[in-house]
Amino acid sequence: MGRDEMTNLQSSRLRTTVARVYHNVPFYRTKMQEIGIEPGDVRGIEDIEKLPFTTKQDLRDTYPFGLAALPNSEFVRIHASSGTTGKPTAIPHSRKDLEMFSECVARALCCAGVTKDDTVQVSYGYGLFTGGLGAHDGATKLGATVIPASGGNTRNQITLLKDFGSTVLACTPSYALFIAEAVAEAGIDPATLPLRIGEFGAEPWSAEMRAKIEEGLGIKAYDIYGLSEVMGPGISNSCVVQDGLHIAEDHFLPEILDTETLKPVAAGRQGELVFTHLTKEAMPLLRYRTRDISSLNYALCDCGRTNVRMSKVVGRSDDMLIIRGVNVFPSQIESVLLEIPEAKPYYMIVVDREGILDTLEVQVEIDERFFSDEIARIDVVRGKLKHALDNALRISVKVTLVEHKTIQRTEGKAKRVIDKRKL
Ligand code: DLL
Repeated sequence: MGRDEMTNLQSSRLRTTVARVYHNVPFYRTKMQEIGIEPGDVRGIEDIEKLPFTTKQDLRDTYPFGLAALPNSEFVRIHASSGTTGKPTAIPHSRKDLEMFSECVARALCCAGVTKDDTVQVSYGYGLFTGGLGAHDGATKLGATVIPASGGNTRNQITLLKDFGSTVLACTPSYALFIAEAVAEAGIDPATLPLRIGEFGAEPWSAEMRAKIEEGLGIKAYDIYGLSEVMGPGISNSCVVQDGLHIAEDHFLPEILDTETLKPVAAGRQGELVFTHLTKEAMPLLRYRTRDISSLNYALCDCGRTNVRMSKVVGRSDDMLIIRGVNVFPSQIESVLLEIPEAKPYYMIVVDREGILDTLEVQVEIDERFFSDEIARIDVVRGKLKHALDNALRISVKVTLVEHKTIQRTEGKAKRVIDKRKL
């Protein structure tokens, strides 16, 4: 679809959505009245800035279904967010919403080259988390064979990969890494597995991590993005060009805003990703602030898709660490570590405060081939890592080398930061 045609479609869907929430959701009617706008003031997507924002806190304040635009009897499924703090958020879906969800995931899989001839092992958790059921319904819609493995029981995951001949693995990148490690430990040559594609998402991961997983499993790894409040996986997906993730922008209108001013950033610049629903029925959200940091690229992609691409998410604005005034994203640390052959992709970031000074410690596992009893050799490796991290982050980092399997493996989203300053 050409840009003009897409803009017209988005504008028409935006008008419908704004009218629906104004008439059906008291929260939005009040907010719009406070700002002094009516549905007729939004003529197209160029008027998006007139509309109010929605935050996770708004969903919590109206928990569970205060923002719904349909009666509960129209809900056919409810998901909930996996928030680590505070009350969860509940996200109802109508039948049409679930059709849209599976359509978007099917498109996302297709973007990565998955076809109906593939066998998709869904190793995201099934349940309130949208990863399992979302990937499951999308792969079913595509006509692929689905193996609903869910997360966990890693040895059995490998049995399924072998016995059922899975060609696609869908799970978090950290779990993919764990599976790759288990494949190696089982003495299996990844080249002997039929696996060819990975659909990994639900947490930030670096390009260097992608390379490690591709090597460990003998596959091409793709990035699938989404969040429960807006839908789940499949809001965007990387394509064979591997330069950004194509957004299903006929359903989700994206904006990138300056995190301080909440005004649009210059084209191509990084900022907070904000989505407005264009077709959602049960709980359409206006300008939902994801807190994810990304950028948008409207240039045409070599894969032929015309929809806008978002860059890989570098992190969340609320995961950004401010160490002695310097902004640090865990993904930056990951990129540096994985470029050094002695380091393994398992690390933990520990932030603390000594007196008035913040300290940043990176604990990292060292490849067994390099682990040595000779203190001098270990010191060389530590020095190399410290030098690279200090340079990249522009602050002094303490590097602690730890033995193989010291850092906990995960079957879902990895936890890589311990910030003791808040305790
Ligand atoms: O993680 C949905 C999902 C499931 C996406 C499976 C992809 C695959 P939530 O649990 O609500 O939903 O978490 C959403 O996870 O705001 C991002 O911070 C992060 N996230 C999701 N996908 C990616 C990705 C699911 N590909 C939050 N890259 C989002 C980086 C991601 N971060």
